[in-house]
Amino acid sequence: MEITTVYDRYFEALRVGDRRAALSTARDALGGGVGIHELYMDVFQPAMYAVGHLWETNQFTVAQEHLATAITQSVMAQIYDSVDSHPPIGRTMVATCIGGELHELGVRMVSDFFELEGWEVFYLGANMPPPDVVRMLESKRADLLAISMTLGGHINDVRNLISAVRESPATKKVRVMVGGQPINRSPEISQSMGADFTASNAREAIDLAMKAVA
Ligand code: B12
Repeated sequence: MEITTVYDRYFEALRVGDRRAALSTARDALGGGVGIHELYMDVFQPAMYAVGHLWETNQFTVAQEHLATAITQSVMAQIYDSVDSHPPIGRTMVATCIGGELHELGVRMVSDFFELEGWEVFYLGANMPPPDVVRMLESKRADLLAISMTLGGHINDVRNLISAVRESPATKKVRVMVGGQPINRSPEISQSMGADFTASNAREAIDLAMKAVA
């Protein structure tokens, strides 16, 4: 099945708020030879960006945007289990959003990609207090922390979390990877926040992380 056809069908399902149609589109695509990585990167992500554009230009209500987000989260969760993962590779990642950051779909995608490659992933989702993240890194003996930031106003929160990770003797060697749309626009922010590296999307993140924790 052509990926553009999958996108059109999926986006239409989001537009009309039809969860079943969205799910069957994703399942048909997987059955028709589209890979899960392609589905995430070339269908779900651009469809959510398009939802954002419609909301920003008053063509979508907040309710339509919330519904589209809920549908995409549900579809991701349902198709994920049907895909084979790589056997465990002995690497562990904790993934989180920061401070008041509620945008969690991007870091969910990153987490799923890592799990598919055999990483053990502890996905904490949105709105995490730094001390809890540090404790989780310690208790899981994590190799890598993934921090997601969608709103540029959260730069200081990310910086503070990274400082807290570096200050704790038990976690100071954990590699820190940051990502999200403001960082994609200005990748140099990642260094100013004290991160080890950044990646512009879930696919690129895997390649860079494998090198960073090798
Ligand atoms: C869904 C959504 C919401 C939902 C989020 C629900 C949830 N459970 O996630 C809700 C309703 C909560 C929300 C709220 C708000 N939102 Co909003 N939202 C969106 C929307 C439509 C989709 C986000 C999404 O899922 N994108 C798809 C994912 C897959 O893409 P991604 O996040 O970019 O992730 C990829 C990469 O960036 C990267 N990446 C991401 N994180 C990480 C981390 C690491 C470590 C790495 C390596 C890579 C990486 O890899 C990911 C996968 O490839 C976007 C539109 C958009 N352009 O994204 C607006 C958008 C982000 N929101 C916006 C705004 C303004 C808001 C609000 C301020 C609105 C308001 N007035 O209340 C609030 C702020 C809430 C908060 N405090 O966080 C603006 C931001 C504008 C800006 N430049 O700052 C956007 C762009 C909409 C717009 N066009 O105006 N939002």
